[in-house]
Amino acid sequence: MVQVNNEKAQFEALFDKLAADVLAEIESYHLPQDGIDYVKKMLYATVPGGKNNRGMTVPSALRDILKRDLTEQEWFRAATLGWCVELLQAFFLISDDIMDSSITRRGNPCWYRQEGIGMKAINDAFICEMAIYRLIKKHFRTEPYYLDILELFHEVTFQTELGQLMDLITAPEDEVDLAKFSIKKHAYIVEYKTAYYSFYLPVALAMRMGGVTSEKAYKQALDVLLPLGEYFQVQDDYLDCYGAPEVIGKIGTDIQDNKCGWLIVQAIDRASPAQRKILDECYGQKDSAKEAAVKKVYVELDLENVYRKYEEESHGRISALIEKVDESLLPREMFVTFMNRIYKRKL
Ligand code: DMA
Ligand code: MG
Ligand code: MG
Ligand code: MG
Repeated sequence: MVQVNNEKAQFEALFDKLAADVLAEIESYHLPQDGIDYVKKMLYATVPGGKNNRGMTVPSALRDILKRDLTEQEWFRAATLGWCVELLQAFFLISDDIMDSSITRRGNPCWYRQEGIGMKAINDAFICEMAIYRLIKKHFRTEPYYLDILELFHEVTFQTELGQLMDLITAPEDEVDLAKFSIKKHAYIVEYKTAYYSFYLPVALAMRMGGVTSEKAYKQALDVLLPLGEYFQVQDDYLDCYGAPEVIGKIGTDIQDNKCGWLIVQAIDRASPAQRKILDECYGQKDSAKEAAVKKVYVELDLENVYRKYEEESHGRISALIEKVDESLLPREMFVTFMNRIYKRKL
């Protein structure tokens, strides 16, 4: 039986074994030693070191679904799928940081900005993605739910890519037009770029492992997890501006990148004509003085307080959704744990 109290340490330790699995597979392609060394360095630099919230949700949700402790074998399988979610996250983050011209990630320079890496990072992202399927094949090939989990990864990967597409084309570098931003547009972007892979995927994987086959149960999960994912990405948008870089491990880029984030959408909704003029002139420019002018308007509009109200409201709204969950389909506890893990997060 896996001790729940040191699960985080056990989860982190499992990475060594899974990285070794991936590297052993690569050896079968007769990859020269310098290639193997590179992949090892890349995997260790890009996959572990995050909060592992997504990955650790798989064993924790499976425990809630089965309503008992997991055997060693069950925990190992669930945690392996958890690391596959973290590999998917590495794939998205390596590319996201290039596309967003970000500077730091998890307290270090973004992978593409590390010495000797540059645009090789694009191919590294692809390798992280394929590592998922090497691991799933090795460990799940004979499971009855093998095809289901493959399809699940494919589906949410596509959804995330569509979300990233909308995030990027709504933020053209050369043409700032705040009229294109709206609460509705923002809601679409965050559902697709974040909620499916960060919230639905880990829970749906645990459901497949736990033998849940009712389509109604998956619909039920989506009904709670998509709003939860939206709330999480609003927090991310807020922290981009108001989080401490030494705590969140990254430097915000949304204002300079012309992103349709939650703060600007709220600001547009509340700005006076004079404030709107400043936003039109200063948003989306690679200029720190203009970025500061946008932040000043945010302060004038007291967006920190608007956000605090949004947090309270979301917690109440999502709690009510959880209350409505049909316990014959899924345990409410699973959703409560997930929500409490992110409520009022600072990183
Ligand atoms: C995150 O969007 C979405 C994906 C798919 C990585 P983001 O650019 O706001 O993330 P971050 O703030 O971590 O760069
Ligand atoms: Mg980004
Ligand atoms: Mg992005
Ligand atoms: Mg962000």
